[in-house]
Amino acid sequence: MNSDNKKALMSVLANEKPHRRPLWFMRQAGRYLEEYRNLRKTAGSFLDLCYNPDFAAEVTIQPLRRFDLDAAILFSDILVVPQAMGSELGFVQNEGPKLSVTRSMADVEKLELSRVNEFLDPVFNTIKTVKPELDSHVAFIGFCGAPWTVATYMIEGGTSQDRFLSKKAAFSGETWFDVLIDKLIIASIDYLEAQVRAGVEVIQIFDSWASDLPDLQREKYCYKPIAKIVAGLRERGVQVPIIGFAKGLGAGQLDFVKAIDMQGIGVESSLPVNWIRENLIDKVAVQGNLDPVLLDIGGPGLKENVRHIVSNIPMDRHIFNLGHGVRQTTEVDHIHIMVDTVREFDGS
Ligand code: 1CP
Repeated sequence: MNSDNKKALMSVLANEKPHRRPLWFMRQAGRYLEEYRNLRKTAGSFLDLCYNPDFAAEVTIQPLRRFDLDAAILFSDILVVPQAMGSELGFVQNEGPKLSVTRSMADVEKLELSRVNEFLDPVFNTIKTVKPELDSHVAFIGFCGAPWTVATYMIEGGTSQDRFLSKKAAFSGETWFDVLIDKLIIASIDYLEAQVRAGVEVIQIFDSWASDLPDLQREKYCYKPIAKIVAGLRERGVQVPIIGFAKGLGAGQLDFVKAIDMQGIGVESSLPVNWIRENLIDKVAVQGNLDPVLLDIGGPGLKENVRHIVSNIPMDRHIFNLGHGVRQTTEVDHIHIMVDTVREFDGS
């Protein structure tokens, strides 16, 4: 490790040559780590962990003690934003998030924008606690959920198999749905601006359910809301690089890149690396896209797939990552194998 390593991620996002391929992975802090599970028990609930700046800072740093990574990602959740607007939020063991439902104009009108950053002050304190603890080589990533993805949780009241009610509201052009999206755009700009002021150096916007939207709806509910968040941040003088992760768009990733001025995009595991090289890397830095199942099961397929990715995407346009978050059952040894294989290939 050396003090130039942080430059790797920033260089790739600035379209400059890095001295090594930057590497981090989504959900790198979490339940696959024993030290996370222990601290989670001490904290009580998942939200107690998120809102205690000392605990959340510790969890943010935990994976960096084990692995030679180039970035830390703030430990929090995309659903703290609706909670900050007044939705009730809880996480039920083995069931995931539960939110009070938002399904009408009256529900949307109740959501308050004025209290968002005050409510989320502990998150900014987490950022301030983490920052001086990070080695000089590690970049610090902040994040929020994209309006479509966050709205699906608010409308369904939690995780849903098919997000039918959300699609119904969007596809039939409900006015309350458009107002909800607009409120989420404003809340996201306020929240991300404050994260940057507190110390994050890169932003990632997670649109995990972007693939729910057919071609004609993508423009309105995926690209435009994210573009407005990016534009809103730039208007307020926020300069940090932005990575958009609109999972599952396939060939639509090209439209996503053309629609929004982002420095990086995260791509799902099903996107062929040859297609990525031929279509995307001349336009934007690409982050991804190892299948988290390959990382979970290990074996020869792990190294083979890591090598397939790194040998096809040049390191000056690539941030090595997964196509989605690390699975809870993943063995720590497999992560060492992934990291070592990337480093060996690049000779770094
Ligand atoms: O029980 C536990 O300990 C909670 C598990 C957990 C964790 C570790 C949840 C609940 N959220 C998180 C942290 C988290 N979530 C981070 C932290 C930083 C990191 O290490 O990456 C981030 C960036 C998120 C983002 C997030 N939360 C997304 C977008 C990314 C993705 O995974 O698609 C989504 C959709 C959520 C909602 C969420 N939070 C947690 C659960 C179980 C869910 C639902 C997921 C689903 O519906 O499938």
